[in-house]
Amino acid sequence: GGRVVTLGETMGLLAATTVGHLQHVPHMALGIGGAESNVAIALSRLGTPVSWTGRLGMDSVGDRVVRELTAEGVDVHAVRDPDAPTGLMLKERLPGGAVKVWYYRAHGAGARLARADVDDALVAGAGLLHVTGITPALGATAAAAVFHAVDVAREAGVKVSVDVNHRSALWPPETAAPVLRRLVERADIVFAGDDEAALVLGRERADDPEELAAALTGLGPAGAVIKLGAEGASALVDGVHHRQAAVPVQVVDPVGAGDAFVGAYLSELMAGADVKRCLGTAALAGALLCTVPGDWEAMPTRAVLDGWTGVTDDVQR
Ligand code: KDG
Repeated sequence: GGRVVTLGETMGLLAATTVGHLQHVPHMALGIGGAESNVAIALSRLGTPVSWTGRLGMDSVGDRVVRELTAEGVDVHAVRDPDAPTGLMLKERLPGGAVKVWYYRAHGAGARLARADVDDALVAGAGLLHVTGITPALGATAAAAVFHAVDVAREAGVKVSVDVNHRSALWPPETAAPVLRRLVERADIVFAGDDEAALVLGRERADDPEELAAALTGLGPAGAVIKLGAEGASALVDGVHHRQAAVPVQVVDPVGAGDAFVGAYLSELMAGADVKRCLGTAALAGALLCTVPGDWEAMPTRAVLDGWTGVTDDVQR
């Protein structure tokens, strides 16, 4: 058991309500999004106590982030920054089904996260610290905050989870690779897409996922989980390989699926489940997340997971 502590940037999310290019789409729906807070919501919905730390502007969108996360049962440690607005993210639904994300975050409060914003006692008292490769991409102070939190956790014997989450819009691969690698080297468990694993490992191509997982554990972590989207996942934990199939669903919006996967995996891990169960729950949560627009709204609760009987087009009366 124990509490999961995470930190990162959460933004206002403006999502087009209809398919089309933003030059024509007339309406956007306001919500929030952020990889680490998405994971926090997943954990909370599955009953795992979780804290999120981040920096927000002193604006209404920042209030919205606090309100949503609090409503989801996340313990919110928000530093309100008077000198920068809460960042924004726009989601465009392209004809053909692809989703395109535009960031307006470079000068936002979240990117100004700093080492002093990290509550050392909270981290040292946690059961697990979860961080992602997005935060170090935001700027020097945010990177320092992440590595500081990781150091505090390691010194206190708190396990560290890292989702590589490479965001190519935020930094070029040659800048990202060594930083992401440093993060992975400090992790107990690492989650990565196969392309992200290849980036961390300095490889041209993502080849065999089992081999990628093995190479990642070679950097330090006892566990490596390669997220393969519609192909499921491949994991190597404590020297044992595991393969997980994806759960087939009708994909409406895949953004956030990786976070649902990680949150569900970590929730099971904190509950003491074995790897097979961690992966099974993760795959189902990731699949369900894709069935609804929004980065976190479709995160399943325990009741939803337990009641899952597969895809159906029945009418329920
Ligand atoms: O994984 C989904 C996140 O990427 C999204 O919610 C926003 O944190 C975000 C980012 O940097 O893209």
